Amino acid sequence: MLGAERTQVVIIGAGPAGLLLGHLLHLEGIDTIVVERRSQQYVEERVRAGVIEWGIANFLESSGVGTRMRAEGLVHHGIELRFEGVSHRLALSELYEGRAITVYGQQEVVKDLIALRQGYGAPLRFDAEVTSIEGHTSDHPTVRLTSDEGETSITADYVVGCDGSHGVAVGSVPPGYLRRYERVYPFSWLGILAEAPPTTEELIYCRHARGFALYSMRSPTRSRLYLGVRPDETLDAWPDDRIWEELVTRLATDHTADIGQGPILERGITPMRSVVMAPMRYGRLLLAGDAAHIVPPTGAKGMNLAVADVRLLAPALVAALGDRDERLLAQYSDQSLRRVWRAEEFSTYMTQMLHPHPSDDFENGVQMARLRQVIESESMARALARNYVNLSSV
Ligand code: FAS
Ligand code: PHB
Repeated sequence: MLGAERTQVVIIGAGPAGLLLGHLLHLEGIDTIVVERRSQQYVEERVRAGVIEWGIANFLESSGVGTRMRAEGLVHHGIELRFEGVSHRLALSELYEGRAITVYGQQEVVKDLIALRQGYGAPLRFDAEVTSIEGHTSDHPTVRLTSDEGETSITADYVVGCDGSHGVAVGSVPPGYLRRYERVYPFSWLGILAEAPPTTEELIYCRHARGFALYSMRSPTRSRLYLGVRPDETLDAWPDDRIWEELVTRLATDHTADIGQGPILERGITPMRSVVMAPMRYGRLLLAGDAAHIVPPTGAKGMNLAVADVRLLAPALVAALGDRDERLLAQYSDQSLRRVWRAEEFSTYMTQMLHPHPSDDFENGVQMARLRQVIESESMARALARNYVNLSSV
């Protein structure tokens, strides 16, 4: 057993939420320890989100994390909606105050945050798993963690669960204090990262009778593509040629370039679900990011919501620790949940509109009507553009 340790804030998880929170608190002179159960290599190579909203990109830049994002990120002023073999461009910037999205992989944001933290030498422990949290309602909660060096404990003024959808924080709260809201969708996303130059300038969201497809990218040489598949699908039923054939079929129109194909570098199947945990706090344990909420990735909100949570939580912790002023902390959960439910609504809207329902043809009729409204009604297009480009900051 290693010795017990002490800090002001223990942050569980080195994803975007945990790393950015640690950085924002470091800027204000707050001592933190970030504990991550996976290796640095695993965390830096994990391929996930790709779209950064306008306000979130500005916040990352103003927090000192935007240099590479601004240099390498792809700025997009529109997206395409494709259905019935026809493409319809949604001119996001024209529809919403000249604002744009930045396509920059989540793993790049994570690499930038890790490099920052290791640069100023703040504690960041990889391959160290938090196994329990105690004393949530005391003044000094304690986390226990295990690593190759053995067991240890850290006592802090606050603990923040940034430990994602399968973390330890939520489960450490006694039953009855947190309420879980959940919706499971009848499909999953099969995602690939391919060494293949994108043949599209902007993202293409496609609704096809055979299912959903999304054509995204990470750079001028790397494409990121997704297929909507049955929730019970497994990767071994999807060899490379079947993946490409299905993508070509679904994304085809009568006058577009074929999809650039190439070696598949990474692949995965992600179930589609929505989860909200409320409140996002229990005593001196706070929740942020996927630990508190999951959205289906169709609205590209997951990482943006995680950043928006810690943008609110960091100053609240600074006030509580610096001036013993807990007013902002008392507002954190309610303020965050209003934004989270808006993101759940938008992500559900995008998911249902773009994924043919496997058995409910009435639902399919309604969803096609919704989709047509977006391209026929300027007010509907503006509403979609505003939520897609900047929901997490308004
Ligand atoms: P994260 O899950 O990123 O990070 C939590 C961290 O906590 C992990 O590194 C985990 O190892 C660690 N951890 C967990 N338990 C621990 C413990 N007991 N001790 C120590 N560490 C612990 N969003 C999009 O917008 N678009 C997408 O295409 C998209 N694709 C996704 C694909 C997958 C497979 C998944 C799971 C999510 C995807 N998301 C996507 C959502 C994703 O981007 C999240 O919103 C984002 O990672 C949230 O960041 P965090 O809240 O930091 O959680
Ligand atoms: C991605 O590029 O990974 C991506 C883009 C848009 C989404 C989801 C994922 O809605």
